[in-house]
Amino acid sequence: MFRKILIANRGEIALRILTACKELGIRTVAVYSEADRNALHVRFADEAICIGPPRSSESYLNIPQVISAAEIANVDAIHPGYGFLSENANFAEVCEASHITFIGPSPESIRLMGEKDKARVEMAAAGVPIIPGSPGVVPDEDAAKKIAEEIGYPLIIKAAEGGGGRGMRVVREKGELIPAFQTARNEAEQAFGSANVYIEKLIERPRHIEFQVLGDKHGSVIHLGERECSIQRRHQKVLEESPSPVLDARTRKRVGDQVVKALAKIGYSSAGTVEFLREESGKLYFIEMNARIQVEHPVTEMVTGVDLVKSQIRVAAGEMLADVVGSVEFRGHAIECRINAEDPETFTPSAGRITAFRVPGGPGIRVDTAAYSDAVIPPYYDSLIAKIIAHGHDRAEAIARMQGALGGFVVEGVKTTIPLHKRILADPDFIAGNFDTHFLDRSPALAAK
Ligand code: MV4
Repeated sequence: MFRKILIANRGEIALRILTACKELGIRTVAVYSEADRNALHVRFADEAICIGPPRSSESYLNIPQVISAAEIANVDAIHPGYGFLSENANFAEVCEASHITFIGPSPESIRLMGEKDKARVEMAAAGVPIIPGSPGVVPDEDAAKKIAEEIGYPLIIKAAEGGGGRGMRVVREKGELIPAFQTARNEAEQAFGSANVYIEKLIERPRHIEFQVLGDKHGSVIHLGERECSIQRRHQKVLEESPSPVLDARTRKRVGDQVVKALAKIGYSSAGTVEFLREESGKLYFIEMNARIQVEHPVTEMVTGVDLVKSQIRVAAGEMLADVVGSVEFRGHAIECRINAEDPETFTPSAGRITAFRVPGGPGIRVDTAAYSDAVIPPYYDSLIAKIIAHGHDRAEAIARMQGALGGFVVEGVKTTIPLHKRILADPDFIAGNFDTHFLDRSPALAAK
């Protein structure tokens, strides 16, 4: 097992990783930007090293600075958390070259999943259903016309190295194809430094359902069920739950088995998420894979009892999955509400000082946060200030517990998304489990304010 781990992140996930390290008896090194001098991850770690100015590009994303800190502190591993360097294959390679274990998948796996067109083809070859579309990158206009004739309209053009909804273009009819193809390529080049795009048939009103997986370094892979992530706004998830209200046990087993088989074939290790779109017919199609621990991982932890962050560390140290995770049983229902410090009018981060902060508790309630009364929310990073996770015997109990927790959560000094969550949880369609990825767009009354 590792002696000492550097945590290359900030906020609630840095604290989450600290907790896992403490439980495993591993010493911790925090890194921080000048904006985070007073942050809790700095206070709670055994050691803390300042790695640069507030801007992420000069601190949390600065590979030489992070590696220098790791070498000065003489750590044997780095946990990247989510965002920042977590899916940077070059960083994972630099870690290995510096004899530091990167707590995550291999650089090869990260690279494969970062090229969406390749990941898609690879998953199809391993037996996971994909959306009808181009067999890889579409090189030119003639190829675009040819594939469009084959699959028909509406279709969607996606940036191969994009993700998170950026660099996508919907095409509803033939006349729009070539202009959209050109625009998509230009935007992809601008945003991701690669003009590569691929084409898929458009799935209207999909639900976003993702499977949590965990692999070790000995070829074993398991899945830990799914999360329903359809409640989102502008490609930012707002609320997640597990199980999905629409997935039956047979589908869970069938798709879960497909995912496990495919990732075992690839030799995937560590935690990861395999994303699917579910069309209205009920069919699930692979869209992409996230090669990292995700924000919403606690939802899965609550229904399986598996500590995903501890598991990541243990498999990174070479332990066998069979020893790390026993047999997995799914218990009850969990929901997560992401509490962002956001201006409800502009959706821009509402930076500033938190003047009062009171966290709810009680049966089935977990709160992951690095905020505290008198903390300053800097404007440089994402606006997540807390995650409330409610677990219940069934979905109705989880919803009721979440409503209680939201009512007991006090944040003053910055604007938050708490009112939005209260409205979602009271919405008849949400309560009925009847929603898709357009739920918030369609309900201006919900998304506003
Ligand atoms: C799609 C789609 C419909 N059809 N692909 C958006 C994020 C990126 N990861 C994939 N996305 C989509 N891909 C096809 N063939 C609709 C979306 C999409 C979406 C997906 C998941 C969650 C929210 C979404 C919001 C808008 C569009």
